[in-house]
Amino acid sequence: MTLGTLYFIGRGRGVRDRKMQEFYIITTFITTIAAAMYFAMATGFGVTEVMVGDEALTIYWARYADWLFTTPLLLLDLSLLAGANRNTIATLIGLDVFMIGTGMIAAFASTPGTRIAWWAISTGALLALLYVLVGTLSENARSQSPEVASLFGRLRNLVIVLWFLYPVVWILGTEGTFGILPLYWETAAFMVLDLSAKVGFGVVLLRSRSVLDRVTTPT
Ligand code: RET
Repeated sequence: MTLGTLYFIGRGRGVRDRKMQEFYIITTFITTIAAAMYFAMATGFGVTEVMVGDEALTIYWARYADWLFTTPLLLLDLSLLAGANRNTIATLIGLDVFMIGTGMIAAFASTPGTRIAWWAISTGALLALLYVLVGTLSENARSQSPEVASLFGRLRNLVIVLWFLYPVVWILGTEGTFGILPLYWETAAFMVLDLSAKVGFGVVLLRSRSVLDRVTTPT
C-alpha cells in the first residue's frame, strides 16, 4: 500500500490540470489510509477480541475503519469519471457507509444469529449499491467520450467482481463463525482483495492521462 502511495504521488506530481488532480488526490488518499490501517493491524493496535458465546473471535477492527473511508473515495473516483450528479454520488456513498457500518455491527455482534443477520443487511446494501453502479452510473458514463466510457466499464467490472468477494470471504472466514476459512487464509484473501481493489484500481484509472483528459463534468 505504501509503494502504491509513493507511485501515485510520483505520477501525480507533474499534473497541473485541476480535474485530473482530483483523481490523483483521491486515489493517493485511498492507499495512504490503507497503509496506515495495515500498520495498525500489524502492530496489534487495530485488533481486538469479541466473545461470541464462549468463543473469543479475533476481530481486526482497523479493516472497517479503512473501508469506511476508502470505499466512499473509490466510489467518488468512479462517479467523477462517469460525470455523475450530486444526488447519484450521495446515494452511492450513503449506501456504502450503511454497508460498512452494518458490516461493522456484524463483526461485533455477540451471537452467531445476529452476526449473520447484520451480514445479510450489509450485503443487501452492497447489492443496492451495485445496482446503482450498473444502472444510473453506467448510463452517465455513456454520455462521456467512448474512451472514458470504456475505462469506466473496465473499472466498474473490476469493482463488481472484487467487492462481491468481500462478504463471501467474511461469511466463510472466522467472522462468519462457520469456521470454513481459517484466520490465516481469510487475512491473506482480504489482503489480495484490498491490494487489487485499491492499488490495482488506481493503476488502471491513472495510467491513461489522455483518457482522463476527456472527462467532462455534469451540466
Ligand atoms: C463486509 C461484511 C458484511 C457484508 C458485506 C461486507 C462488504 C465489504 C466490502 C468491502 C469493500 C472494501 C474495499 C476495500 C478496498 O479498497 C463488511 C465484509 C457486504 C464490499 C473495496
